[in-house]
Amino acid sequence: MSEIVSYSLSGDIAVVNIDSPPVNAVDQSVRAGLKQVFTELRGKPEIRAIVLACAGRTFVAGADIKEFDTGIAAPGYHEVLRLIEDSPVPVIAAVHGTALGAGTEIALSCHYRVAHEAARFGLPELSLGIIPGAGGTQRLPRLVALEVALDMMLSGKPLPAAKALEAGLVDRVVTEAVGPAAVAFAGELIARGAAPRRTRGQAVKGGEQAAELFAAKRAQIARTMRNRQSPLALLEAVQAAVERPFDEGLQVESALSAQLEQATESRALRHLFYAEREVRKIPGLAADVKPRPVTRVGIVGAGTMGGGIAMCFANAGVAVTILDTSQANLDRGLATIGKNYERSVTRGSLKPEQRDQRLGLITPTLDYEALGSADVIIEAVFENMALKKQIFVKLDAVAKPGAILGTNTSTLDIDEIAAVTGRAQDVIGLHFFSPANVMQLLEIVQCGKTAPDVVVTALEIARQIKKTGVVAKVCYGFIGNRMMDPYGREAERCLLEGATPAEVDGALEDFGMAMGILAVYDLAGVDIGHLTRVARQHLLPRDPSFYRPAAMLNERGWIGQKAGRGYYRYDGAERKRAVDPEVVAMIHEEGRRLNIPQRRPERQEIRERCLYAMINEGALLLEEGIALRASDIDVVYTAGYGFPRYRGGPMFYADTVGLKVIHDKILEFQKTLDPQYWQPAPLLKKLALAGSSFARWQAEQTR
Ligand code: 3H9
Repeated sequence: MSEIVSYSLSGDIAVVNIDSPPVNAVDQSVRAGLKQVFTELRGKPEIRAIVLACAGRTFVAGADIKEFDTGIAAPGYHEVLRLIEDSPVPVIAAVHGTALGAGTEIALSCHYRVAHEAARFGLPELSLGIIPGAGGTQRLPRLVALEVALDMMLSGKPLPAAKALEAGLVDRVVTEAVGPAAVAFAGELIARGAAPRRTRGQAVKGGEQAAELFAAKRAQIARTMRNRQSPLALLEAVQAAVERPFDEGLQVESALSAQLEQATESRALRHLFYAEREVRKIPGLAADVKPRPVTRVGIVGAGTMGGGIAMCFANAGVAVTILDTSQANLDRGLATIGKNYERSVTRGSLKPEQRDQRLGLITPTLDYEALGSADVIIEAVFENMALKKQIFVKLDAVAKPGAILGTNTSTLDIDEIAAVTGRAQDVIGLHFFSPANVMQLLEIVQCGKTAPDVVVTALEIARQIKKTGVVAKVCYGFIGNRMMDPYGREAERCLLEGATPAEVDGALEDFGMAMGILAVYDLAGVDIGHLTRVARQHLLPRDPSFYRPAAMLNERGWIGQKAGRGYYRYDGAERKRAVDPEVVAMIHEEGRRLNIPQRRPERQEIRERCLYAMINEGALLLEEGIALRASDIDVVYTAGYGFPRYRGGPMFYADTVGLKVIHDKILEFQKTLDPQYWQPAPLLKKLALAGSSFARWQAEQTR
């Protein structure tokens, strides 16, 4: 018996145990172990039932994702799962934790399923750009209604045990330890002489409505999963389950899986899976650096940002004191928080008692002294250096020794802010994204003097409030906003050359950005970026066309959705964005006035200019050490800036295009466009000429 898969006997019941920490992911050794044990048990006629359970915190959480890079070694999934399903005696899966992907598929190949009440079953393969490839597309619709099966696989959302019971996926839900409960269940099966109940032998449930269902799902995919290949492949595989015998369906699933595993979509999504875990590892930090304890948090500023940040902590059960300069501001801030929670209660995602408990954790104050007991204080006032410095002087006076002082600035020099305190080692940037209680990203900005344990605490805070923390160093805009600058610059310049806002945003949205950049400016407020540029005017290019459309909109008070117009008009109750001919004409006229050639760039050019400018800036960030890894930039952009996950983030995308292609295009733009903006970053040039990639460069750096 292998150490990873073993069995013990409980009378005439064999209890097979998978023990492959941390999450019992299935790799070759687990498959080989299962094959060996189930083959051995076949030769034991005294065994009358088999329980399949897992050690540690969870049932199998999926196929080992690393194996998709190397190829799946024998024995394959189908062989092993068929062996389990073919067992002559009943096999009962005992599920605790999260059965995900191949975990759920293993449970489906068992004859019965007993689940702990906190267990969940999910098939999240689409989030990795693949489909359930161990028979899931064929077996699931044989156990639960076709619609439920499709929803589970398309959404990737795990089904809680109680729902799984209702749906027919689970036979019994228990509150006690699931292993012994499954043994008891097996005993009952033996007592009543129950035979194996093979999933593959059952008919698909709800197949009569298949045609309408598939049509509806196809429409849903076209709407919400644009440019994706795996959701359509999923439908094809499930359609085969409906229309063909099990074994043929399985072949369809296999063929589609093999194609998808090699495709860019899956490689991109797998890249992000690793990248999102890699961000927690900070090179050069000693392994024994421990986070500081965080049980009380202070927030300065009860505006949209401060309120959203307060909610993040209250949601995680952490007490928050929130300070503002007037009672009216505090009242307004708390009312907004209350409204946000109320909306969740109405939607049914929050219980009234949870709302009360969370609101109870938020204490308003006008007095800086009240922040004295906080372990972390986060300043979240508007973007103004003088104001932030004043606040940090006050925080330095009241904060207890060792308290972490965070600033939610999105662009400012945090070293300068830290310098007004007597404790620069405790100062760090904690850049949340609006709405802070919703957005996934937390950019953690390490200043010149920030102590290592403060960085570790910030990463721990991100984990605590369920965000993805990415560490950056200080520069204008850090990772995210610094790369936005050239991206937006090109979008604006394309407008002056005769493209319309709808064409620019359309090009970016077709690529897969959640929202075009101009629509984003309208949402965030065109004034925000404009004011930052005014404050940094002495550092910006002396180019009258630089962000000129934004300046013109500002001059007219057309600052976006909050004004009812910006790059677009937002009329009516729905405030849907609509073309504004006046704005289009105004910008085009300005382009002509500035003698900008009216080339009216096409979609592809718009996309290349915006994205390649962004990627080039990313290469500079890597060289300057502002971003620790190319993959960190990808996490920032997919978690915080609406970059399509299925393209892996800007740097991964660059590798898929080829750095040489991008480099050559930049040189072409140098000739045809304004040359001051089109200098290939030295790193990009070096890698392009060497035929290398950001991924290879990153691997070499960490070797
Ligand atoms: C699949 O099953 C395909 C099938 O249809 C078969 C096709 C033929 N593989 O997230 P955590 C590692 S597709 C490899 O920090 P948590 C992870 O890298 C798969 N490694 O913990 C990390 O390592 P490290 C479908 C994995 O408690 C450590 O485990 N399954 C895998 O926050 C801890 O992970 C999924 O998509 C894996 N499958 O969350 C599930 N899973 O410490 C993906 C985890 O070195 N996994 N690791 O950084 C998850 O969603 C979460 O990890 C889970 C635990 C909820 C399980």
